[in-house]
Amino acid sequence: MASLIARVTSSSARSPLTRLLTAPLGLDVWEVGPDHVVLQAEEVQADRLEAMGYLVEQLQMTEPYVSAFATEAAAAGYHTVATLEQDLRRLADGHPEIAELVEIGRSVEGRPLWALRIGERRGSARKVAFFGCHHAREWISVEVPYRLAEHLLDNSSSEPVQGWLQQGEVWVAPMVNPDGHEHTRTTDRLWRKNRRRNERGSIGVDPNRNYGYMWGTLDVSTSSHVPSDQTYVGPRAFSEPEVRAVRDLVARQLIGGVLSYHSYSQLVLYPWGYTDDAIEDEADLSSMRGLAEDIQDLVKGVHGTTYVAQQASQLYPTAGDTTDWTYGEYDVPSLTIELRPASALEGGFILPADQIEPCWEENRPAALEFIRRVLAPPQG
Ligand code: 0X9
Ligand code: ZN
Repeated sequence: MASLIARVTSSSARSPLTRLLTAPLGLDVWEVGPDHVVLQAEEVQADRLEAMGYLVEQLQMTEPYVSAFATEAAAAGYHTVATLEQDLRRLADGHPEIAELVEIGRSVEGRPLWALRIGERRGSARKVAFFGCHHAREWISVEVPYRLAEHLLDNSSSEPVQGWLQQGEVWVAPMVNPDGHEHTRTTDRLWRKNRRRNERGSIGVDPNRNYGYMWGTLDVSTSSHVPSDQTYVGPRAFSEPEVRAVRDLVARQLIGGVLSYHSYSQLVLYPWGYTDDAIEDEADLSSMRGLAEDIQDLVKGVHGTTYVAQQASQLYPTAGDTTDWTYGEYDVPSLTIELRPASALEGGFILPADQIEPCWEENRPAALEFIRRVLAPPQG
């Protein structure tokens, strides 16, 4: 079956774009703008959207898109499951007094899930966590947290990092979904989910729909109960070992703030994702929105790149994502950053390797600010 990447707009009030996102159509939504959606769909699905009254403009067939962007040169700069483990081990071995490589769980296929604990004292009171690669195809989301870990260790004897690491701990897990990542490298570059064998033959649960806050409360394209869909929520909350590993780390360590990296679209998303309602607590809302807006400014200050701060549900509705759970369950600062690029035309999920470094550079001050805020001693 041939699939394509399409830009969909609304041609009539009868078929508004919001309906496209709030109906259970099983679409793989890549990008949402004020008046368009970019998605990947089978040709029959695209025909169906046209029949429903949408304008469907083919940007490219999926296969030539992948061949054009997913070159060997494009892959060369990125970690694989194996090289990430080597590099994390090297970082830990090079800084034994301050860093420790911890296996926080195992994936569906039995791969270790690695987190680097960075800090002078095990069991410090203040802890912050960074996660990458819930979604297999979002390779840049491995590289930013990995480089953050490297940066913290390289700068562990100078301020402000030294002070932070004396008082607190930074946990970095750059690849939460190694099975999916391996699958994108060997078989299907656009694979998103984990590699769970579902009942009735389909494969994969979306790890970013499997967390236990408001889990399963939506049934839409972007948060689906159909096992073969890209955003399948799973049979129950925390059914997936990758997600349980994150849950157990956050719960056991009493993590005080969580930043989860994804791609693409250049956004800084704060809760809620499951509802259009704003966070009810005024103080929480203004601190979370304020932090997202500060991050937007910090990113822009580096290379002038625009990342837009917004409530997650404004992108599209999802139930059971990581940061709804960490905020909903633990009331801690929780953000999702969608990294480069801005659009499918710039590669979408297949970001050219020469973009890794500038993407990290523009995210460095933001990540450090997140650490500073979470680890800062309480006022008053
Ligand atoms: O769909 C997701 O899980 C995230 N986007 S991605 O393209 N990386 O898959 C966004 C999660 C943020 N939550 C909401 N948009 N509700
Ligand atoms: Zn993602």
